[in-house]
Amino acid sequence: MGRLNSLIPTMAKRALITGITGQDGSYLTELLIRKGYEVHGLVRRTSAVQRNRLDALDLTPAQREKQLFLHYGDLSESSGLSRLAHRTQPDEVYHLGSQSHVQVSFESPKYTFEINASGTVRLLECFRDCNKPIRFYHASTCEMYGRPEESPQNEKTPFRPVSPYACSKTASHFLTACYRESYGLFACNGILFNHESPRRGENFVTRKIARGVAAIKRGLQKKLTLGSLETRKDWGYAPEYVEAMWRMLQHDKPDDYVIATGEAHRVGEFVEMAFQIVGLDWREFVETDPAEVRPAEVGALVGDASKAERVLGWRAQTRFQGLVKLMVEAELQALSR
Ligand code: NAP
Ligand code: F7E
Repeated sequence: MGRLNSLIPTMAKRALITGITGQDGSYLTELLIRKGYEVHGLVRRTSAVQRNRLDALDLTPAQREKQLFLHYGDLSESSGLSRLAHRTQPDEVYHLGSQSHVQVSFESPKYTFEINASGTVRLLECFRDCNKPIRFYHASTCEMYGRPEESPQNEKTPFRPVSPYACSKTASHFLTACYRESYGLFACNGILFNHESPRRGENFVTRKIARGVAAIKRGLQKKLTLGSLETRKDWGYAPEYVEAMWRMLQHDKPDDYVIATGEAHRVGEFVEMAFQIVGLDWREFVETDPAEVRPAEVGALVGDASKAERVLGWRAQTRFQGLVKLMVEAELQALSR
């Protein structure tokens, strides 16, 4: 675990990450620290001191001690964000913090908007009149396309959001572009399609399936209960996607980029393949529950990342089958431990 609010030594590049305790924040921290950055992360106060993803980061004790610094704060509070910006003086800001669960956003729409949209303005305001030429990354999402009129979706495809989460992210996407156009801030939106990993939150479908399959295989669980198996998603591998975030901020010009694999698969295909990997027939174990079905589902989302490939030299490497396999194997290993 890094130090909290302690002395900040002078080093090469300095990054500030909101959402550092999340899936992407953890991979990005490893990437930036390997590149020699000093990394500062915003963390919320929680009743448990343990932060699983940060505690398990693949870092040496020296890297933890000298390159990772954690600061308490919350996207709901401007004054703390402003103090943090002032104290850390980052070169690059990666704004990943959000209420990121689409289903939850239907239950808590106002909270979702408050953290995601208003939280982004609060953070942008901290850097609006900053003397230092900082670079700002905002975590946009394919959910903004909602039920799109064209397929695949690229940077020019109109947004038609259908959830409170997607609406909040559409607002923060345009706010980020607004600070770029109006104040000359070097600000980029990464329109990322779904990306997964063994560090994915347990209530997102890929991790839920991988965990369920491993537990069923080991005889610890009998059934796996899911919602719609028909939705199609463009699923990539999270460590590759955080590399794209970094590349956006290293380019000469700030811009918006779609990051995706270009392949879409049904949730049902993920289920079938995950059970196949452990030699079981999914039909014997999967049941569906209408409570898991959302008031509105997005259409078939599949991304065209050709601009990112052309301009940033970024391309997704891990494909669907490889992703399912690595996630199921990680859960089996975790159970063995
Ligand atoms: P995640 O695992 O859910 O992590 C979200 C992070 O935001 C956590 O660190 C969380 O802190 C933090 N956070 C939540 N509310 C906060 C608040 N009020 N103040 C400060 N921090 C707060 O999300 P992820 O999968 O890493 O995704 C990273 C970002 O990309 C998110 O903005 C998400 O909406 C967006 N995105 C994700 C995907 C994807 O497929 N993963 C695709 C497109 C866009 P706690 O640990 O304290 O909860
Ligand atoms: O759902 C269906 C569900 O919750 C994927 C976030 O990172 O990616 C993520 O949002 C699909 C949906 O991810 C269950 O209806 C079926 O169609 O894993 P998910 P998401 O909603 O796509 C986007 C790009 C983001 O930006 C978000 O931050 O799977 N589904 N059964 C289920 N989903 C869940 N969670 N649980 C089920 O039991």
